[in-house]
Amino acid sequence: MADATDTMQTELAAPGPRSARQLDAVIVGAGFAGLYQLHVLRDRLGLSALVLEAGEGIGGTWYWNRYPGARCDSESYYYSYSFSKELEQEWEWTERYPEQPEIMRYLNHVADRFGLRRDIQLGTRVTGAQFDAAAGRWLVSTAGGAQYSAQFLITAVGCLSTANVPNIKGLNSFKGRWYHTGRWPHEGVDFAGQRVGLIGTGSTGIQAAPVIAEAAAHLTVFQRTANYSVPARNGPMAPEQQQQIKANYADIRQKSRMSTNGHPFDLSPQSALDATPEEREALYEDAWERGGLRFRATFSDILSNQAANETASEFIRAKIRAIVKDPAVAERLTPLDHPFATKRPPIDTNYFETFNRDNVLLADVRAAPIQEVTPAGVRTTGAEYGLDIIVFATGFDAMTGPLLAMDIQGEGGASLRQAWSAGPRTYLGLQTAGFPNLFTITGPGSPSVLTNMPTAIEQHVDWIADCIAYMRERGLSRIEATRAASDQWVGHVNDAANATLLPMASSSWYLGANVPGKPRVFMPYAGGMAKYAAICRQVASDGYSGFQLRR
Ligand code: N01
Repeated sequence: MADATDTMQTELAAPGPRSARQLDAVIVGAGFAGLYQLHVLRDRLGLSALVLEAGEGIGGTWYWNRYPGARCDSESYYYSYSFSKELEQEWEWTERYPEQPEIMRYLNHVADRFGLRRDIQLGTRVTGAQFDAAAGRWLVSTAGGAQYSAQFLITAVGCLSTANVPNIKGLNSFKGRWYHTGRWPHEGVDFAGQRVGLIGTGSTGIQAAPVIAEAAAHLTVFQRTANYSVPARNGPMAPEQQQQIKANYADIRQKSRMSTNGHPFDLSPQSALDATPEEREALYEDAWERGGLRFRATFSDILSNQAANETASEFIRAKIRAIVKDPAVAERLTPLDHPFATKRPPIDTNYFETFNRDNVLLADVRAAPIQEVTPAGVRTTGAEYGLDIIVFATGFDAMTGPLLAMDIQGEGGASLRQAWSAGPRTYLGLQTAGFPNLFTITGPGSPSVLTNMPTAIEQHVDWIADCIAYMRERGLSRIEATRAASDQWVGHVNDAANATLLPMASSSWYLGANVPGKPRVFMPYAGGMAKYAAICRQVASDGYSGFQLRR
């Protein structure tokens, strides 16, 4: 793994605050978003900018998520930056979907190629940020006691970076080892001869289960909610395909930006209800064979019409029943309580097939909930499962978690936690009223997690950079979303979600429902990438309407 941490600065623990280093911009996070934001601010705009990164290497979500089977479910050729034609042409993806180590190699290559490392400080966790209204600057504090003063604070902390480990009684008493997939040890975990319990069947659990089952003596999958999944159909990237992609990159990128989900494929214009049952079956079968998230695009109304959705949901349920040999296990694996794709749809390699293995057991913890972790394993209301290793694939405190963890205080000392106590309230997902000069890349209220992330990230980074350039050209020093514009945007975000079936998955992390006590608010913007980007462009060309700009 090419972290090359040795070439970067790492924060030294210091006993108390030092004098603050003065910068134009502090960027928090060195994943896809932070790297590109640094490049744009420093190399296009000429600003002094510094990235502060908690990890000991760059990569953001991919630095932390090294669990077995970790692989992106966007396809490699478009899960990548579009800002450099040279980069597009020189980088060779080896597989249809990039595996975690390959994404790390790519991001490290980007950091080297654009000379980013010298302005990235690793091992530096931001613990606080206060806006000094008189100076018009942010004072950013880190766990090591360092302080930075910057005109702009830009968060590039990712949407899925605060691990959610459920508070299960007795976990401390467990005699074996336990891990969360989002904090996976860099040295890996040896499963050979071990009895493993995997808790969670979201995208992560569904990717990890087949790989762990191959390596371990025994795997118990603890499933609370049965999930839909479509085969990924991963494979090597053929040289001819690579060439064809490189010759057509401009069109591919344009298509991604003009799409609903930031992927370079069209949503079918046809309603599932207008097709005959035979046509429908044939189209779903094609999509199943082709594999991947594109399955969602088979018909125009899978995410907007419940009857249309039911045709897709039922197709997948029939597949599960056909793949899984034991009918009782198949029934427990069949999702019935939410429509397909209203939770983020996983894609898999042999997930349902894994339950045909002799060394794999499905524990239905909806029927018999987990009561406690004991020294020997996990006890549910139905049985005790002896385990050597527990893997929590239990997701994240999504979208707001990493932002609220930083103790951000805006104008007059008001905290972001207070401002978002009833759920996140942003304007365009980019700013929050009362927090001048704070930009949140892929923040709540933007398309973010409903899209191919690099598409959403590049759109935000470019918009923020254009906004800062606009301010500098006009001698403006301060920008802040107005409350009226934020209120209107929050209303629009709700309307956009309610125009889809997405809110029907009541336990979804899109709604914050996976974290006890978190307000239930649909967080990402469901109006689509193209529409969102057009709104952002319009706001900018109207002189940043909905924002207050000051000298
Ligand atoms: O997390 P999740 P994830 N007891 O929240 C269960 C992205 N991602 O890490 O549904 C028992 O989706 C929970 O059950 P339930 C992608 O956007 C991308 O899998 O709440 N079970 C659920 O089954 C994805 O959506 C890639 O009833 C408990 C699971 O844990 C997002 O990350 C790969 C429990 C959590 O599922 C999050 O996915 C992987 C408890 N106490 C992930 N608490 C790519 O390839 C939770 N669960 C890009």
